[in-house]
Amino acid sequence: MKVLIANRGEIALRVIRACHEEGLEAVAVYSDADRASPHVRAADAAVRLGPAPAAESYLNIPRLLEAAASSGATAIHPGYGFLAERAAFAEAVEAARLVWIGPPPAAIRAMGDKTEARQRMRAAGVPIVPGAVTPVADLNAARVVAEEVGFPLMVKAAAGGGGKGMRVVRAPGELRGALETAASEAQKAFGDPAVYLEKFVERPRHVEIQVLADHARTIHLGERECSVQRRHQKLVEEAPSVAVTPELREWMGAAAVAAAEAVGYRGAGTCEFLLAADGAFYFLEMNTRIQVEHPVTELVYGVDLVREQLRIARGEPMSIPDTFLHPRGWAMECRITAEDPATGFLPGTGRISYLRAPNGPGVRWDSGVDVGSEVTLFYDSLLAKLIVWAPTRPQAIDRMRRALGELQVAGIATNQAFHRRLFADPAFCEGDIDIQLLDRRPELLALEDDPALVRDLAIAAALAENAARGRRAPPSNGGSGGGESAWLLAARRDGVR
Ligand code: MV4
Repeated sequence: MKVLIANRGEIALRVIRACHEEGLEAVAVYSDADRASPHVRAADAAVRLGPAPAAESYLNIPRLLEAAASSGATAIHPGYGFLAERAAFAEAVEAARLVWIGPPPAAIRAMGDKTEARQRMRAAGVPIVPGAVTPVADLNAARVVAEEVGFPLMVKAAAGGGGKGMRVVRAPGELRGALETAASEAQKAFGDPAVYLEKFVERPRHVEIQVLADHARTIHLGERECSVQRRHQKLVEEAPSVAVTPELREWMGAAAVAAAEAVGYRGAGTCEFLLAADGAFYFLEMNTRIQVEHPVTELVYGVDLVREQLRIARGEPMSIPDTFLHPRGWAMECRITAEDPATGFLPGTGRISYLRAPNGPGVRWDSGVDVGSEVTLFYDSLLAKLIVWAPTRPQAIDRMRRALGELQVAGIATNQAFHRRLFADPAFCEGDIDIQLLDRRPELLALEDDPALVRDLAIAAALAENAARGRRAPPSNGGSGGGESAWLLAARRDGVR
């Protein structure tokens, strides 16, 4: 099997490494913006897809199939994002007589339709949020359903997921407006205006269960706590969750396994749950792909999920024995993005002029960039994931603080300062988190006047200047005698804010 990776950045590198450990050749694909990217250099061969826009490169199905044919690849791994959850792409791959390294297209489809998924989950005994399992026909039908469900409730897109086409309704008078905006958002985002109603769960945690299925069995690999998020973008994930006891893990794990079996799942997948403060949990949706945050599960279960995906796609059994299925220690992940907390997390661009990656015991750095990488607005803003493991959660927090202290990125603004502040926050460190944490605590996001940030920027600027020395003349306003302000000016010219 020779594997084409239909993706870029850190996940392309992650899959290439797994291929090499499995003794498989890896073929990279790239857009014109990624000609010199690390994933292209790491692969055994690389094929150009087209211009930088994703629609003309990483989303271009005919070009990807041509790239597989011309490179002699016999399998395609989609990574996450892009085409990973497009059933039509999975079908096109299989129709081209290539191995699809992902779940059966029918499983992707069943989970992609949220009302169909709710029906199938209910039939399989998986707890779903109380509410309807079919879309509402009109306002009058919605009023009837709303009285049954009760308030507060949520209007959600039937074709949806990921937070688009979603509205909270706290009183009957808000129903009409919520239906209209949710339906029009759903039409825009998914090309389908259908919406349904379910009970609103207040201040839940977002806890998800990793599943893995081969031709013989379906297992779960415990939970990931993903509550720390902003506008549906996860920022920090950990495994296990402080809110999950061994008993609850078995309940949620059994529900996730039943969910996967109900749709004939194969490979790696994740069931998302809302975990309410009273310990009740509800299936939300299943992500039919490897996820960004999979490493925290790998570290506490001692498994390689991407290698297992490759084994399963080849028709081999997973290599994980049943006796292996308990989490050990604590893992935490910070998503390092090219987003500046000081500008309200706007994605930024620039060239990485200096990069010092954290290292040492218990530290994993899954990165898609290097010194010299150009960060553009063509793709998502994830640069790298900083992942730590330690025997206990407090030790993992200490280790993350140490690793965040080692990280130096210059040439582009990142959200590093946000992570430092979060890992110094007593409530977060106590594990007192839910999906509204950052809505309730906006000061965690407001970093303009943070003295530590100001100091870090000065250090980053100095490093950028050092890195640039030898390639060009020193800053004209002082050079070696200019002190920190000259460094800062020089670095600002490089794009350091
Ligand atoms: C909910 C909810 C509360 N009650 N459903 C957001 C994305 C989509 N996967 C489902 N989402 C939610 N559904 C009910 N009945 C709250 C959210 C939600 C959320 C869920 C997981 C992670 C982050 C979130 C942020 C805001 C809202």
